[in-house]
Amino acid sequence: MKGRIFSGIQPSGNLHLGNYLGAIRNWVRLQGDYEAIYCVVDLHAITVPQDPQTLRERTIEVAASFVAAGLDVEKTTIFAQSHVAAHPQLAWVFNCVTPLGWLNRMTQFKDKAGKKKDQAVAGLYTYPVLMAADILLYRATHVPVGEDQKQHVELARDIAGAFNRKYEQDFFPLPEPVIQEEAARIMSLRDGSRKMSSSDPSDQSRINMIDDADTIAQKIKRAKSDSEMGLSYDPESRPEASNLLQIYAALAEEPRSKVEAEFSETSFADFKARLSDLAVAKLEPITMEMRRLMDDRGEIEKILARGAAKAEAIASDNIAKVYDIVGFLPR
Ligand code: AQP
Repeated sequence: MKGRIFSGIQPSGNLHLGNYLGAIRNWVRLQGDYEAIYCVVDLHAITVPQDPQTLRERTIEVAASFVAAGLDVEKTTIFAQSHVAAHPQLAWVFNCVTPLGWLNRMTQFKDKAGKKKDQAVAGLYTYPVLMAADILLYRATHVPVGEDQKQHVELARDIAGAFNRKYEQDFFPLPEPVIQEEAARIMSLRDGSRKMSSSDPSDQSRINMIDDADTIAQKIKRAKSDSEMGLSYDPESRPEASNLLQIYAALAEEPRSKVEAEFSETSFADFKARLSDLAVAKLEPITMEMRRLMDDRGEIEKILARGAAKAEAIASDNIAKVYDIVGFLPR
């Protein structure tokens, strides 16, 4: 084993192709090489408003997607963050070693809070501290994420270093992001300069993991294109064409240059038909398995309960050590 990985996805919206290609699929690839811990990060989800019943359903949906995409429940640990109390416990300790200046630099808070910073909840601001706690609670060495989360993993390294220095310990490893370049940033189908995102108000902007074949085909057909003949990869001047090529290459698991050469003289309409066939072929089996698992919640609930017990065993040991290092009196 090359080390331990930790990663998570929020049950906060529509699970989409970006989450799959940028995160979940890499998790499946890495599960044999690392000791792998994967989490449905529901505590993070409530940093923006959530309907409680929908949150429960989406927690099941995200866990179902992990299993449907090929995570092996015997090899990996799959659990819900709120089931292991040590996550917020460690986050509090980290809140007390993290300078405000570090949080002020986080671009995700700026993006999500927008101009209404004073009205944003404190949890949205301290979200990266909780993420550092998620990773370091398991003393994970590697964190597979999409490009958008790189800054947060770097902060987790800084926090680990700050803790180790403050308490003159070598307790936490400095975790490294693992970014699969070929699908590090999947863009919106409606605007090639924006990230495909669960919170985009337009459902046409993303392919949801739960979309059926017709919906996928329709969304790709309506995806924004440009007026040039043939596809080419040039994110600056042809963001939409580049994004569609990147999605094709990632789904086909082929080098982008090969895909670019193959479609350099193909019309958008013909290319979109090919992309749509490929997307359906790759995603449909996962979607069908997700639907089956979501209909049989008992199976997912059992997987989450087992995962929580496995995670808890590591987490309770590490939080006890941290509490001792910090100087809390044993109970
Ligand atoms: N467009 C994307 N391309 C590649 N990777 C992506 N990820 C998300 N969007 C893309 C990766 O998916 C993992 C889980 O993400 P998350 O649930 O923590 O939420 P997020 O990154 O905030 O995703 P969204 O969909 O963009 O949510 P909102 O709209 O709330 O901001 C991460 O590894 C992420 O890199």
